[in-house]
Amino acid sequence: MSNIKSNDESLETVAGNGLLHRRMFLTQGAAMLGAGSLGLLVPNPAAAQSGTKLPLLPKTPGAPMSAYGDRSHYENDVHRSTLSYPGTTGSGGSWTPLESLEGMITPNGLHFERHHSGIPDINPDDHRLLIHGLVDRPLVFSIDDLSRYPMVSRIQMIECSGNSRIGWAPEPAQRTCGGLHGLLSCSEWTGVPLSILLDEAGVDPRGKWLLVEGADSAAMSRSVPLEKAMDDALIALYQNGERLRPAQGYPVRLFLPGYEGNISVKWLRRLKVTTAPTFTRNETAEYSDTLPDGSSLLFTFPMEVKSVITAPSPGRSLKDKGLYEISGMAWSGAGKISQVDVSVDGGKSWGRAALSEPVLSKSITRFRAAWRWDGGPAIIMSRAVDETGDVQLDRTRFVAERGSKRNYHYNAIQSWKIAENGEVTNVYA
Ligand SMILES: Nc1nc2c(c(=O)[nH]1)N[C@H]1C(S)=C(S)[C@@H](COP(=O)(O)O)O[C@H]1N2
Ligand SMILES: [Mo]
Repeated sequence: MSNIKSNDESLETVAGNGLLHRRMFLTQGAAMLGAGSLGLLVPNPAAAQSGTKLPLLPKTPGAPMSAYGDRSHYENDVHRSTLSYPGTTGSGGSWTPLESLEGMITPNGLHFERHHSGIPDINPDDHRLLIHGLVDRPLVFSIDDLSRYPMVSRIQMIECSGNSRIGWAPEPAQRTCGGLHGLLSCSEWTGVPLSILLDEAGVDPRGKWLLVEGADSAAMSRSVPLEKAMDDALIALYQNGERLRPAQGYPVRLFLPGYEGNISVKWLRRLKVTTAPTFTRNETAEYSDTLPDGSSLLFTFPMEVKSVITAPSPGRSLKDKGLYEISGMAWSGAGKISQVDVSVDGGKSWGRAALSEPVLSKSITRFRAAWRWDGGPAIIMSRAVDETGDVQLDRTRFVAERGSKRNYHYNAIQSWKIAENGEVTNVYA
């Protein structure tokens, strides 16, 4: 977030408490971000004067080349927060530090992780993927075999259905944005469309579902509707241009765009075509939604529309009053984001945010809004709408409608409180 300086009082406000028009971030208005009509927009630059001194040039050569690059050591504080369930190693999760990222892509080293029994060490030469069950020709693929099929690439997000579940808690948890909502990441995934492999095996007309199974010691298993498998399911081999990371399912994972993360089975070893869902332990004891009357909803696959402001956010406080860029992420498992509105007065009034290109289906969309903070207390929030017209609810209404016994699919509006000293906290508004 940049602290923007301006003397121009004519900036058009679009909602209460100083929210400015999104044209500041649209292409045709980009000139306004220059020194022109707004005055200085760069974060607090000092005026250059004759005699201004730059840091001295080094007198010796820099570090040599390396075989595999790493980020600057000055960035080492940017890391995932990890949690292993008590008494286990490798069963738990790690959260992407959303508040430290910009744009839409999650770097591979910061992709969130969720493992039911740790990360297996799989030699790609030994790994096999079996397609069997109600098919004309059961087939077994090596990683080499898979690599010879035509591949596609898509930039898409994956979100654990347990993401943000702490939002059901009676009091707002004080964590970073990533600590609250970071079971969410977005990558360019490359692999073979599953439909190609299923067509090659020849699906029996009685086949309506797939059992999919991972090669970890948890043997994570889920049931996938055949319709989804034939639509946009990917047998993913690459993540942001390189082979999958072990934590993301090396050497091969299933990727089901827009569906709850759990069903994108990692370390994929088996796909069995069946007439009906298998009702595995992972989809009955877990990953089902408890209704107010205690009964359970099964197979609630799509992740609904959601958004969060990453800057400002807890730990990224404001300094002086003045102009700021509000920046955040919006996503939906149902398609593209069509609109994000931002409020800086606790939801009393809203203004449209600018969406950064590219806006892709089932991906993360970056949104931006300009705000003149007057230094008083404020509650800021974002509300996303997707192309199906689905919109986020405020938390009170969300909890009233969904009940409070659920653990999955929390997608209510997130509110941050800005105190007079600029500190940001999680609040229920
Ligand atoms: N084989 C296997 N696949 C798995 C899991 C697992 O524990 N084992 N965890 C699932 C869950 S709950 C989620 S949210 C996603 C997480 O994917 P990631 O670790 O690549 O972020 O993987 C899913 N696939
Ligand atoms: Mo998950």
